[in-house]
Amino acid sequence: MKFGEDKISRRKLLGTAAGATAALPLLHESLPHQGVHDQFARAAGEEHGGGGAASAAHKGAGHRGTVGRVDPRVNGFDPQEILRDYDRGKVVREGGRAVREFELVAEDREIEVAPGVKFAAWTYNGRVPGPTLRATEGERVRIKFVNGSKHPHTIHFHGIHRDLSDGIPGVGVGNIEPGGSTVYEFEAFPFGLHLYHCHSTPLAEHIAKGLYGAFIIDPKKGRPQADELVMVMNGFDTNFDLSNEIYAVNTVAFAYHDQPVQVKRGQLVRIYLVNILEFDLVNSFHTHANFFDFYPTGTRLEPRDFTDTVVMGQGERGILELRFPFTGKYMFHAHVSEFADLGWMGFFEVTD
Ligand SMILES: [Cu+2]
Repeated sequence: MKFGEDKISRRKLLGTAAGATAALPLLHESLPHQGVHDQFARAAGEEHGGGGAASAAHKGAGHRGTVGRVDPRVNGFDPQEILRDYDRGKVVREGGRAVREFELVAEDREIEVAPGVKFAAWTYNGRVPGPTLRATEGERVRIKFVNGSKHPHTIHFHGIHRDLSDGIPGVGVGNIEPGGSTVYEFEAFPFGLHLYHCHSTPLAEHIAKGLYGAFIIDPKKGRPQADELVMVMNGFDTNFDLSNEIYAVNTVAFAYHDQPVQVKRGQLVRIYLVNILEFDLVNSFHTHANFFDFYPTGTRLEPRDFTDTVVMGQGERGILELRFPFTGKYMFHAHVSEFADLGWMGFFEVTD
């Protein structure tokens, strides 16, 4: 199957089908993964008491999430933990200033992105997304990179720095070959929410395989105390057709649908939101029954918007701040509805 044809056919079948159930026989052919098929079949059938195609098409297939669970112990990482897991490295003093040191290791690793759906990932430190690196404006940042993968890789950081530290092939140390290592070093500047990713070619493949992560540079004076969450919007091309079959936040489809993100009523919640999705031009984030302050790229301390939806291209990111005034379960999802159907959907569970 050619890339163009398949991409068009997947779009077409999803676009023209009245509901997910009607699309399932076709989806089944284009997705070789029985697991995915089963998930969506059950989702469409069970939501409406097994009412079948007619009732599902009429009401629209409900978001039922997945059946079964991805075992975080097998994956070696847990989307629940990724939410609040920050790698602050190790600070050493050199010549009177702070140098923050991190270590990243590239590693080939099979991960499960939905129950029964395996993906041959390339990872930083064994997880997708890689660790959320966190430094403070003005520090010197030093990243030791070891390439334990079978392919050449780099780490390219977003930020302001010299070309030699930019982590692209052909400049500075360029590609790091398998078994090789290097050190990237630069000033943490400007404060905000950034990202890092491999920049080896073909670039789309090196990103889509999982080599990326969030990179937070805190302002010197910090931000107000909050419950801070990291959400990296990503997707997975599980059948090598250069389009995604699975969409998610922090890798596992429907992870926060099946296990809602726990937050406290009235508490300030700060979300570091990064879009690294490959193959699709836009992604988005929408909260139900609530609005948030939005700080694009997090580089200013005043919000630009007060809204319930943000749209992002690849590499865009921003900080969301919100409080939940009521207890209960509140949905959040991509307002690219197809992505929501294919895994990018979850809930906040608000308690006192
Ligand atoms: Cu790479």
